[in-house]
Amino acid sequence: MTPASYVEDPRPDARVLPPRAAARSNAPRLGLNGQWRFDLAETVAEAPAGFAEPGFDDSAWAQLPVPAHWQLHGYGRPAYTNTRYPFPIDPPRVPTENPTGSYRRTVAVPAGWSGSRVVLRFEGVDSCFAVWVNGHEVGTAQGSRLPTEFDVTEVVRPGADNLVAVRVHQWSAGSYLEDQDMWWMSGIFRDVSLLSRPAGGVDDVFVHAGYEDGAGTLRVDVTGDAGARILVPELGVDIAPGEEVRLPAAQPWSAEVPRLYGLHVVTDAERVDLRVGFRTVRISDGLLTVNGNRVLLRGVNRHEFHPDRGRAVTEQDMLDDVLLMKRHNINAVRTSHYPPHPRFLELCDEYGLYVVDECDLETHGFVHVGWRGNPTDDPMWGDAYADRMRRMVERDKNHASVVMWSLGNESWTGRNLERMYRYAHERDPGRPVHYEHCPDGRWSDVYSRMYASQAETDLIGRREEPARGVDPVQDAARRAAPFVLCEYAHAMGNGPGGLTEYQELFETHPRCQGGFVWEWIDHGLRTRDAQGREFFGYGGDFGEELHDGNFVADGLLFPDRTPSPGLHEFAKVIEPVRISGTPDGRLRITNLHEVLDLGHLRFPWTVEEEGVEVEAGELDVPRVAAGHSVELDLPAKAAGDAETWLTVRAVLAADATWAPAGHEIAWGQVRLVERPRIAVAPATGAPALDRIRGVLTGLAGIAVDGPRLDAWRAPTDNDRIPRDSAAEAWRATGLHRLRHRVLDVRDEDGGVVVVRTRTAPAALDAGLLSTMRWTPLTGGGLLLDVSVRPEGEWPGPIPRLGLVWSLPAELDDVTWYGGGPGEAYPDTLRAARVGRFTSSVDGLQTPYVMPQENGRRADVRWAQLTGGGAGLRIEALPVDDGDAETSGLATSGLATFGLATFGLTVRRWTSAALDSAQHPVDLVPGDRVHLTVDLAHRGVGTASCGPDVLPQHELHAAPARIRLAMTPV
Ligand code: IPT
Repeated sequence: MTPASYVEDPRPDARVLPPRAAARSNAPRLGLNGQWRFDLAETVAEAPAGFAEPGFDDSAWAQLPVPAHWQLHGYGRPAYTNTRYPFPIDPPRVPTENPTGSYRRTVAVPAGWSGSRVVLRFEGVDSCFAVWVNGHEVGTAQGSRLPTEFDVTEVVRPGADNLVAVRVHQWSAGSYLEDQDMWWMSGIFRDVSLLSRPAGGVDDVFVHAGYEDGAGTLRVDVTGDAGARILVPELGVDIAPGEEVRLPAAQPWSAEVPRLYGLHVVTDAERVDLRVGFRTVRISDGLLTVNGNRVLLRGVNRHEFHPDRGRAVTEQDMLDDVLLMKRHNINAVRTSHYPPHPRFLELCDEYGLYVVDECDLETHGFVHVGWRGNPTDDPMWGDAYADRMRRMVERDKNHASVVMWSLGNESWTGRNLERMYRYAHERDPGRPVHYEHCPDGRWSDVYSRMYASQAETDLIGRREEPARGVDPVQDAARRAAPFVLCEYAHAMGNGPGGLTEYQELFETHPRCQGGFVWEWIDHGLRTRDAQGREFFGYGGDFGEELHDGNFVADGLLFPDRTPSPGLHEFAKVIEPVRISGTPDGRLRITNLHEVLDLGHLRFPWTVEEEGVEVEAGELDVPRVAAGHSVELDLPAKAAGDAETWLTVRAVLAADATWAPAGHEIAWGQVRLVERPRIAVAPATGAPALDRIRGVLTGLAGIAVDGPRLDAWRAPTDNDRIPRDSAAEAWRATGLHRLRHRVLDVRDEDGGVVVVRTRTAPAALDAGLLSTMRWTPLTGGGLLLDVSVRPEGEWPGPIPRLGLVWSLPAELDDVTWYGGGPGEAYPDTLRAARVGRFTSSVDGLQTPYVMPQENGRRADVRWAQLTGGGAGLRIEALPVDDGDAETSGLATSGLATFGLATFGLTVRRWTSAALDSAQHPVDLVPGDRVHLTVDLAHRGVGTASCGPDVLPQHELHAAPARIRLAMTPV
């Protein structure tokens, strides 16, 4: 064995202590977080010799904080790959160039610790490490996101300063098991502590707290002092280890009502404090249940991430995540793809989130060699797999929030999974086991899939999906199991589109028990360009030779935890209360909670005429039980003749732990008065037109340039990423370089000018014929009637049909009446409510980590741009049925047509600039504002990883018509 052979040895070091539950104890503890002396060598061999000796002189070394990743403190650089190993596949060997960090610090151990066992505990070190205390090697470990404890009693000197030296290697055999889709970042990135373990103390605790037939059940197994007592003061419990009690007074724990009880395990020498929840997780009759109730997982996949700290997250970061989840109606988390910091699970217990706790395992990179050599089926790695599962289960077994164990992610299949699966079941019969990537579902108690389309999910919901695997018995077992989408709705860039269609299936088929959106947060690392401008970096921004670009930025939160439009959409789609109008003019309120009745909510309502509130009140809603609904009379009647909407919101009646009273959890709108026809008065005069280019040049003194027909959008990640992507086809067609030929400019009576244009890309014989009829209006305005007709054979779908103008940059204030406040596309429309909204132009932009189409407001009736003393209003007018030779087009995918609404986009740069930008800092405002009025727009889908735009949200070149009144304001 070479000195560093443990680095390439997958077998767990026998010197590591058996894993045990994370618990709070009154036994003495010293935190070893803080500044450590640090040195980074390029190879294992070059790490400073003798560094673990107390006499070693480290005074010239720099300091590095613990916990942290060294790459985020100026040592080496972060690197991102999705599935590919950034080193040759040569298991269990790793490159000679293996960055190796040497850490040193001293700790004053109190004299009073003598006579007790002393344990050195690491919560997480990436990826492999060796530890010395006072120059004595105490052990080595792998398993980056798993705890490790060493018994250092023999080498520690109470009453003196003790030297702790740790050598950490970036690469190890363990790296083959840790190929998660995230940054490769190393170091001691979770807490380190030194524990005094009293004789006669509590070494481990396993709480079995269930809820059956209306009562709590409790049994607590204790390792350590046999005379321990278990106390739950609130319930008057005082029992011995192993004793089982039934507790009729106990209230159940659920994500909605996360009732916890303080539990203490007490011996003469130690007291361990836990907070426990009574709940029973069971799969019965093919459904996943908690306390007998079918659960609907409104979940997200959460990586640990902070844009400055990486995976070294703080308690505040964890709390921010939990609160943001709760405030967006999320009730479940899959800890993709490793056990989180233990504090996160305490927060899930406390605030109420169902957790699928996933083991630190992914061997995805072997897919690139046809899974040849995959550790999952290689006995050499069996102990490593079993060890990882054991360390997770033992650490996290007492959390009410953990409702399932997950073996890991994307590791194909093999005998080592069986060891993990069996360990979990034998040790903890109280939780089902999840694993997605086994073809026949053998190592999973639920049927789990990722990115199954809505159509396939529907089949699965009916239990009519095609067979999987070759074993009919196994297939029947899988088909009888509840269905969970462990990943769906890839939230990369603009999107995810299609959430509504999934949610309908989850609410229709009992078997479809929801899932986990991929993923919670963009992993963009805060960095600066050469000019010092700050941005969030992704793969390739740190000089990696192999990387997967911005695929690391695919979350519902931006890297700084600002919610993206996707999160607002998700929160709306999964709202646990649904408020809607009925066909006979009443209001229906449906309670989709699992256990809560509606008593905790208030239902304020408003009536708005063209977005202006005219009446408000509060609805008296009965305490409808979970799973039931009620119909009520509308609280208000229509009065005026403007378009009028009733909005009813469900808000928290009292402060919750996770949000203040008044926090909105759901809303619905009912239209009380249809939009009236708008009368316009023609006038004499002539529009200011460039008759050569066929565009307007001015309106009431405002320098206007446009409109030009557009069929392009700056491709979204979903447009761009898949093989044979939509964006590739659009580029091949030339949609990004359309040319305009003015056919003729004709004057008609009353100052009317008709411009006919043919818009088409070079090298194609298909085009779009447009007729723009300009009619002067009184007050200096213009009526623009546009009809578009495709000509020739269009090779495929198009992203948009829009009218583009450029306007003076001073027009910076935007007010609109229509969908808002956030961006919305045809398959992400749910979070947009009808109202009147205002924003600056900058405020309309969505800062996707990789710039792409964004910021569109949907269903806009009118918009007004003002600034610098000038203003322009654009209003869509219903087209008279009589003269709409194109009527009936609503079925052609041009959904906005019949509604007299448009999609609104206003930016300080063009779509071309947006397309070529790599980071938001590349977008430089020009001296014009670019306005796009969409007649029609394609959905966004989730094709970056998952189903593309659904057929009903696809857009094909088809006739379209819009009539716009453009008036000065
Ligand atoms: C899936 C992975 O499980 C997840 O970690 C992430 O990489 C996601 O894809 C994409 O962002 S695996 C994929 C092959 C479906």
